This record gives sequence, structure tokens and C-alpha cells, in this order.
Amino acid sequence: MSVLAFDIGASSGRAMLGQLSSRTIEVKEIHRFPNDPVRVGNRLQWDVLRIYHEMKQGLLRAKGQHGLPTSIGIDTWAVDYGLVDRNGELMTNPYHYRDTHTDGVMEQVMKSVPPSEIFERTGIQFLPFNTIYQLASIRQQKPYLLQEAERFLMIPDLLRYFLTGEMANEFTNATTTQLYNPVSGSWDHYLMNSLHIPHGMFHPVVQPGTPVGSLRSSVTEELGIASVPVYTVAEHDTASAVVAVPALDRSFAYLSCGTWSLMGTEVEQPVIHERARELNFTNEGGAYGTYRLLKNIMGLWILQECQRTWEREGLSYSYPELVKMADAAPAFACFIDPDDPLFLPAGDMPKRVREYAARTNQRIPQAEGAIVRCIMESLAMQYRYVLDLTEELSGQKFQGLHMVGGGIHNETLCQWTANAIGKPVWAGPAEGSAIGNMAVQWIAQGELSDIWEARAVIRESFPVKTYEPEDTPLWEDACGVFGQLTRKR
Ligand code: LFR
Repeated sequence: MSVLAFDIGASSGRAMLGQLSSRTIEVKEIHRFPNDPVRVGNRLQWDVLRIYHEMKQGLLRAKGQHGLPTSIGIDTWAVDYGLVDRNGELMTNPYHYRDTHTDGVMEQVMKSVPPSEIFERTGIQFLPFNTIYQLASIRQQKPYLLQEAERFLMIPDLLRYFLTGEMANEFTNATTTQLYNPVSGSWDHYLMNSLHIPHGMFHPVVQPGTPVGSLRSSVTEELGIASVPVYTVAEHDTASAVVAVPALDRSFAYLSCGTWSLMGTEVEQPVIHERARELNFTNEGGAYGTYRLLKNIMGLWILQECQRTWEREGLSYSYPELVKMADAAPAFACFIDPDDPLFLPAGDMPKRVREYAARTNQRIPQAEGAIVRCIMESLAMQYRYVLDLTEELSGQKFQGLHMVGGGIHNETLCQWTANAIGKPVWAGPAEGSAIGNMAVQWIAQGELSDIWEARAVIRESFPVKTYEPEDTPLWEDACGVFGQLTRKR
């Protein structure tokens, strides 16, 4: 049974074909395309029509190489959305969440609705780019858009709509808006009213694994192919990645490691109380009635931006080269708090790392290797800190940490993470989001019985590499220094 997963991430979008036979999954990349946000003036936007075009190319290639898949699912990062008018047309290019239109908006919103109330109603962490703040900004800057909009669709909802002509709001992504109430199980009209966001454009949410139409005739005619059913999957990429965690134990901790690092555990009920809010943990909707109690960590984004900065300066380092340089640099020389807001927007990250070091009276890292080492060590220590908090909030003790996502190709980071947490790291699979996307399609079609069978099959199909902790006392001491420096303890 082959299914097609469109997995659209920060560095690229991909069409991935998954084949399941005799409890073995094989995954093949059919098509890869850039997903660079487009800057026009000071605005950073999605090139969503080009993405849709590339998805159609992916479909054509899938058909050419393997025949049409039995179904299609789409996942992308969270929080971004498009608005559709009464004629069924996209009204304007969706903003990218790293655009500055939300600058200062979260703070403004918090003045009209207390953060305790927002958290109580949604269980979602406070990130300045959440959809709620994007919409609050649009309400001020471009009220006409909200007045005219007929439907609100998250990006995968929108791409699915382009393919099928059917509109539906998928659950995992809906929760990330910070406008969905997991206790009442519906959009939070009170919050919308408080911020003058019209609620008619939000429709009841649909769970992952629901058949939501099939390729519309304009698509099948244009591509000269037969129609294919389309399913909702866990359309938030992190939700898909968590589906693919090859855990055997029902109590497990994960780190979805890519541009962002998302660390936490899976829970049956959202954990909504004062301490969770204080620690800025989130309860994002997962597949099959679960919630993801997790925290966003800035992740490899800081390193990727360093790489781009050096590239602009004519210093072109491959990713493995950067890791090698870090390996050779002196240990524990300088730390950053990766979650400092300084590191959120795109820009000259080496400069910002140096700025952070100066601000915190540390020796300023000069060489590229020293900067990379500082970022990677700091990430590993932040993982340690967040894992401790996940244990505290969930009342569980974890035996080790599952790492999934492209970040596991950085073996040094996996090893340092094991060192920092003092427990084993189990790394794999790297293609977490795409595999989780496929798993939900197979479950929907009855090819796999449930998420636990899916996880067992994933475990049997993909290698999982174990990293045992090393140099524990050294890392313990360093974590102490890191904690004091970043004022986390
Ligand atoms: C990861 C991710 C995170 C979300 C961030 C922005 O790709 O989806 O889960 O917080 O991107 O949407």
C-alpha cells in the first residue's frame, strides 16, 4: 500500500512515498523543492502557490515512478494560515511566522486578556508568532481582510483545499492557533470576541485520519491522472513527528529535532495549571486524542542562520564541516540561552552570539568553531533543563530520550545531549514527520490497527542508534554553570 506524504518544512518541501508491506515501511523521496519565505519590502511571506505547484509536480512524479498512491496527506509547520473569500479564493499571501507584523502584539493582547486566562482557555505556550497574535495584528492593520474573509484555513488545510476543493480545519494545527479550547473541544469564541476576531470563519475541527475529499477535477484534468483520496493527517509537522516516535514504553520523552527543537511527552489530558504556564509549556493537540505537553527550544535554527551569515561573507561551510569545527574547539568556553528572543528573527547570528556573551560577561567566542560549539553545547544543556521540567510537570521519570528528525544526522549533538541529560538517547528515524504523516493514512485505511502498532512497525523498519552518556561529571558541572548563567535555576 503506497501513500504519499507532503512534508513541507523550513528548509524544503518534499513529496515522500511510503510503502508498507509485511510490517515493513519503506520511504522514498519523490520530489524536493525549496520553501524559502519570500521577502517583499519588510514583509516575509509564504510562496504558497509555488508550493502548490510543486506538490502537483510531486504527484506527477509519484505516478510516473510508482503509480498513483492510495491516498495523500499534508503536514507543515504550525501557526500560519490563509484566508479565503466568499468566492473560494485565497485573499492574500499568507505571512511567514517570522515576519515582524506580530512585534509587540502579544504584550498588547495580554493587556486586554490576562495571560492566565488565555492559558486556562487554550493550554498553549506564549510564543509571539502564535496565530492569535497574527490575527490580532491583522485586525489592527488590515481589518478589511477579516471583515471579508469567509474561511480561516491553516496552511495544510489550504493546500488540501487547493487539491480537493473541500475545506476543513484539522485538529492538531487548530490547537496551535491559541484560539482553540481543549476543555470544551471547540474554538474559543470568548477569546475571539475579546480580540474582535470574527468567529464565523472558523469551522468545527476534524480529527487526523478523516477522509476529506479527493483530487478535484481541475487537478486530475490538468495532470492527466485519476483522482486520489485525501486524508487529514496530524497536519502540524511536530504532531506527525511524535506519531513516528518508535517508543515501546507508553511513558516516553521525545525531542523532535530540526529547525526547531520540540521536547516533551505525550499525555492523555492537557496539563493546564499555573506552574505549566509559568514554565511556558504547551499542550498541543496530537493524533488519536493525545496532547503534546512540550516546550519549543530555538533549535538548529541558530546554527542554520550562522551558516547563512558566513555564506554571505564568502565562507561556505557544509554542515558536517561546522560540526567538525565545533568538535575541535575548546569545551564549555561560552554558553547562550538559545531561547533568548535575540535568536528568534533571521539575521547575523554569530554577531548575536557574541553580543550575548558580552552581555553576560563571558569570554567572547571569535572563531567559527567556537561559535558552533557554544550553540551546540547550549542546546544540549537546554535539552537537559527542559527534560527535567517535563518530568516535573508530567510526574514521570524517563529512562532515556527519543530523538527524531533531521537533526539526528548531527551525531555530535546526539552524543552531547546524552551527556547533558545523563541518560541514553535513542536517535531515529530522521524522517519523523513524513513517516508520522504516512502512519495516520495507513491507520485510516485499516492497514495498521492503531498508533502503537504503527510505532512498533516504525521501530522494526528504521534503525535507532543508541548514544550512552559520557563524561557525566564534567557535563553536570557545566549544566550548573549554564543554569546560573541563563538564570534558569
Ligand atoms: C516545527 C514547528 C513547531 C512550531 C513552529 C512554528 O516545525 O511546527 O512545532 O512551534 O514550527 O510553526
